Order: sequence, then C-alpha cells, then structure tokens
Amino acid sequence: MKIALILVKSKVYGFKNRSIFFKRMPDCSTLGMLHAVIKNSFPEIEIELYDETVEIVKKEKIDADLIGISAITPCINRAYEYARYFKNKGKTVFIGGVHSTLNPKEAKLHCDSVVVGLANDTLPALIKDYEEGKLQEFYYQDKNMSFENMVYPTRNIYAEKSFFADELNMVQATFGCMNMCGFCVQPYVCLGYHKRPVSDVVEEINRIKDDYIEFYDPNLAKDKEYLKQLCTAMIPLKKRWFAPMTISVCYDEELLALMKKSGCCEILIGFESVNQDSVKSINKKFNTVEDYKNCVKTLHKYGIKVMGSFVLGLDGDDKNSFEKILAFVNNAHIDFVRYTINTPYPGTPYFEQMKESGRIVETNWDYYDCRHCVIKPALMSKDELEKGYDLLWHKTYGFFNIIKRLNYGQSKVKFLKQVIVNFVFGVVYNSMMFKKYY
Ligand code: B12
Ligand code: SF4
Repeated sequence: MKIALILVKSKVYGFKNRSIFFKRMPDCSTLGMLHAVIKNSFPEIEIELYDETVEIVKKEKIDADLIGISAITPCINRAYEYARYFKNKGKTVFIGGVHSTLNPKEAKLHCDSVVVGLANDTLPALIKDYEEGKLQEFYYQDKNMSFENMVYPTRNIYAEKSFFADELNMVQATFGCMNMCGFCVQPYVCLGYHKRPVSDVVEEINRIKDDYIEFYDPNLAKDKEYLKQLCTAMIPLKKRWFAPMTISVCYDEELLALMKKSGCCEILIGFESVNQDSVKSINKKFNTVEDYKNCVKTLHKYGIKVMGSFVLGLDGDDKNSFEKILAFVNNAHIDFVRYTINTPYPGTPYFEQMKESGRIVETNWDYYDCRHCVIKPALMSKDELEKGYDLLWHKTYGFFNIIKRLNYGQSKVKFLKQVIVNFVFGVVYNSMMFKKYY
C-alpha cells in the first residue's frame, strides 16, 4: 500500500511564496511526525511526502491508495480543493490538522475521513480500518492518549526537498494550554494540557544533531516546576534553545537562571497589547502592562532575548494604538517583534461570540492568516486596522527604529549582529508580506 501525505500552503500568505530564501526552508514538523507515526506501526507501507511550502507539488503525478492532507485554517480551502481533486480520481482522502480538528463536520464534506486532534494513535487506527475495508468518517483523539514514549518525528525528510539539508530541529514537550486566552485555539486542539516525561524529551533532544533546538510548545512555561526539571536535565546536553512562553516566567528568577544555564537564548512572549483593557478583553489575566518593561529588563539581565508578539485590533485598541505599541517596543528594547491582527478562529467560542454579535465580516478562511481583518473592530474601521498593521511592521523594522530598539547596552558585536538580523528580516518580511496579489 502507498500513502501520500500533503502539507498545503495558503493562497494568501506571501512570505513563503515570494522569498527565494524562505521558500525552501521547512518550518513545521507535521509531515515528519506523521511519517514517523505511520512507520512506527506499519514499517512496510510506502509513504510519499509533499510539502507545498517548500516545493511545487504536481498533483497529477501523485498516485497513492490513501491521500492524507494537513492544513491550518488559512490553508484549508486549498486542502479541500486537493481533496475534491483526489476524490474525483477515486482515491480515499483524509484530512487532519488544527482547522479540521476545530471544524470536523465542515472538513468531512470534502473528504472520506477526518482525524480530529493529535494523530499519534488515530492515524494507525485509520490505516488499519482502511485495510480492513471499514474506514470511519471521524477519528477522535482518545482522552486517555498516552504522552509517554511518543515517537520522534522523522527528521531527515527534507534532505532532498530543501536547500537546507539539515534535519528538523523542532521538539514539543507539552501539548495544549488551558490559560483560555480569548483568541487562542490551544485550549481546544488536543483535549487539554499534556506533558511528556522529561526523560523522554531529553532523550529526543539528545539525538538531534543540531545544537539549536526550537520548542514548538504553545507555552512551555505553563507548569513552572516541569520547566525547571526540563532545564536541569538539559544542562549537560549543551544545546541552545528557543521556546514560546508567557510573561509569568519573568517573576521567577530561579527559573530564569536555570533556563539560561540550560541554553535558553530567546523566548517568545505574547504581550498582545499595551492597553490593559485590550488585554482584559482577551482574558489574558497574567499580563500586567505596567510590568512589561521591567520583565524585558529582567530577561536581558539573564542574557535571554525577547521576541515580543502583539495582537492588533483588540477591543480596547483605536487608531492611536499603533504608535503607542511602536513607542513601547522601542523603549522596552524588545529584540524581535511580530504583529498579528486579531483573528477569531472558526470552531472556537471566541468565533461564536463574534458571530452572535454580528462582528464577523469575512468567512473566506483564506483570509484567516492574522494579517487580514476578518471582524468589525470595536474602535476603528477594518481598513484603519489593516493599514495600521502594515505601517507598524514597516516602521518597526525601519533602520532608525531598529537602532533605537536594540540600543540597550549590549556589547557592540551583539548589537551589530542584532541590527543586521533585524534589518534583513525587516526587508525580506516587508517586501514579501505586503504585496497584494490575491
Ligand atoms: C510551525 C508553525 C507554523 C509554521 C508553518 C505551519 C504550517 N502548517 O503551515 C509557520 C511559521 C509558517 C506558521 C505560520 C502561521 N501560523 Co502557525 N504554527 C506553527 C506551530 C508553532 C507548530 C506546528 C507544528 O509543526 N507542530 C508539530 C506537529 C507535529 O503537530 P501538528 O502540526 O499539530 O500535527 C499534529 C496534529 O495536528 C495532527 N495533524 C496535523 N496535520 C495532519 C494531517 C493528517 C492527514 C493527519 C491524519 C493528522 C494531522 O497530527 C499531528 C501529530 O499529532 C503551531 C503551534 C503548535 N504548537 O501547534 C502554530 C499554529 C499551527 N499556527 C497558527 C497560526 C494562526 C499561524 C498564522 C496564521 C499566524 C501566525 N502565527 O503567524 C500563520 C499562517 C501561515 C499560513 N500558511 O497562512 C495556529 C493555527 C490556528 C488555526 N486555526 O489553524 C497555531 C495552532 C498556533 C496557535 N495560534 O495556537 N505557523
Ligand atoms: S497562554 Fe498562550 S498558548 Fe496559552 S491560551 Fe494563552 S495565548 Fe494560548
């Protein structure tokens, strides 16, 4: 039997489509994980992998018994197009990933079977059922799914597809996050919050050749004691690492010292807004705006860089908010900044609330890429929000703002390196993201 797995790109997201450099760079471990999950149970099955974000996929040439498609919300319409194409050719098609997990009934309209949640146990079950001729319409992650001894993603799957023949360096120690921030999908994608045993994670990291590790956890600091144990166990590995977490880590200096010692060099923090009302509107209780600047200072004291993430167009934001955020990121010396437009994802309570109050203005999922406004913002127009977002990216990565933002007493070499990285990112990102071509 042969299975083809396809990761589809989005129609709108320009970053990958246009950049010669980023075009060939794999940026998720989904296919590697699905490959490993199948091989673990069915070593004899032939698997073909197609990742549209790094290669041109000629669907006419794909010939397999089973076709599996992975998509997040902004890519799902393309996944449906592929599904219909293969179904018309008489193939059996199944879809998985975040969007179909949140909206299984919608996904089922386009394919034979939908995998809801993490696929570690359900994908082997689906294949077995297919072989026995009793494929089901839905495969749901079991609420008692074990997070011990999980398979590791097959790390060399991009060896021939990418300019960067390196192995995938992503790891996930924890799954889900129950902080219930309004806009976030994490409370709903994998039946709660789960931790792998620290020893399993460390063993996996130890086998990665790269000395730089990216954690793909939604919030690695959800359980601080767990993170302390993980950091302690990682010290002998001598790796450098990056992870997303919340501002709450800044209040625990024992943890910060351990993070640094274990190789943490940068963390992503969702500041989301510099307006406390906006923060409150998304239920992010632990974010206290007046502490932000000090928190960044504390992280810098431990030599940890900060990637600050902001959500624009929250309910307390008006058209003056953009300048306030720019002033804040410069004054607080945030090393790297990213902005997204507030996007309620279909299948979440936040989306339903917005829908009930008549604020959803766009239901083409292609535009749910966090850079288009799909709702009626509370205190400005859709147009003002989209223009403000574009301009804020441009200004933040303008040369003088980069200098201002990064000038916080780091060594000249580090400063120069950071300026160059920020500047190159700014040029590439701004030129890729803001060309209208849809
Ligand atoms: C890497 C990543 C990216 C990469 C590429 C993602 C991609 N698939 O194209 C980049 C950096 C480009 C990216 C960009 C964006 N991302 Co992103 N990203 C992630 C991240 C951090 C990790 C994904 C990953 O590799 N996980 C590891 C693998 C092994 O897990 P997995 O993909 O979930 O797969 C498992 C299951 O979902 C399932 N599964 C998945 N696919 C399939 C397919 C089949 C056939 C089957 C059977 C099962 C199955 O089985 C797998 C194993 O259990 C997640 C956060 C997270 N931790 O999940 C967000 C996440 C996927 N991104 C998200 C968002 C919102 C975006 C952006 C819109 C905005 C942004 N943040 O910049 C853009 C849009 C890009 C676009 N194409 O339009 C959301 C998705 C929301 C949604 N409703 O779809 C997430 C969940 C983050 C969040 N907000 O919580 N992202
Ligand atoms: S802390 Fe982060 S991952 Fe957790 S619910 Fe909030 S936004 Fe989502």
